Amino acid sequence: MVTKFQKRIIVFMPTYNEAGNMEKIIGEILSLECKPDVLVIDDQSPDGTGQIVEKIAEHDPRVHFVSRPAPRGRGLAGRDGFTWFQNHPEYDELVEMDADFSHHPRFIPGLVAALCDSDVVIGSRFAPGGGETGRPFSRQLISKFANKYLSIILKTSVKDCTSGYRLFTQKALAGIDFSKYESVGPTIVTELLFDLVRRKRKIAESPILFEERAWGDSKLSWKILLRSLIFPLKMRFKKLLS
Ligand SMILES: Nc1nc2c(ncn2[C@@H]2O[C@H](COP(=O)(O)OP(=O)(O)O)[C@@H](O)[C@H]2O)c(=O)[nH]1
Ligand SMILES: [Mg+2]
Repeated sequence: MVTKFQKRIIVFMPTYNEAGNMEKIIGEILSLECKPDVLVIDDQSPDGTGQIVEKIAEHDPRVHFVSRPAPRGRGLAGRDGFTWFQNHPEYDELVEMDADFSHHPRFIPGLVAALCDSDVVIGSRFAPGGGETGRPFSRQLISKFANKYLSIILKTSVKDCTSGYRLFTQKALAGIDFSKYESVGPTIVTELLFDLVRRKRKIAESPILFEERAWGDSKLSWKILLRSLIFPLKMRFKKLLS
């Protein structure tokens, strides 16, 4: 039961081939004390992720399920999730996270508590107390380098610019037209961060321990990684030219 004064939180997960994670992760989110609801936006995963979540949603009004038509994309699903939140003002805050336990639900209360007077809280590997485990040293090094580079390009003091584990208030996303965004894939993370910095939203960071995914495969490839590094440069030049 959500009390009258408790904030209403929606936890949003974009999914593609996460069948083995869904029951457990949704269960853990629903059992948190801050009583969040869940929104899953799936791109017709061939492994049946959609059917699993649809079944849960049929029996539990706290779980919302959206199946997207083609074309698929992490960024396209992200844009739909943020727009869904804008169209549901009964929710005060949205938490976006991966559905693979690399973003563990146990950190959600920390994100909520860290909000204070900010508009956004980033679940951060590089905030004091944060970290990552289970990934090869080379991948960790790339993350560190990418984040230093992005903080310079995006002109922000945010330490974890590539984290897709974030909390937003309605105010944070107010006035943003996601249909004008360019990202089809994971560059949505930096495209939105760039926009929030430009709009002078207050951004806090809360430590998380990033763990290697529990089940299934990452959709991140070298090609996507390279695109993620070039994309912010393109945004910066576009801004300069306008
Ligand atoms: N709806 C949707 N979700 C996606 C797509 N690609 C990845 N995801 C989800 O986005 C989240 C992040 O993707 P993941 O493969 O974990 O990337 P990584 O964390 O960078 O390795 C996960 O919950 C994925 O299931 C997609 O094309 N469509
Ligand atoms: Mg992941």
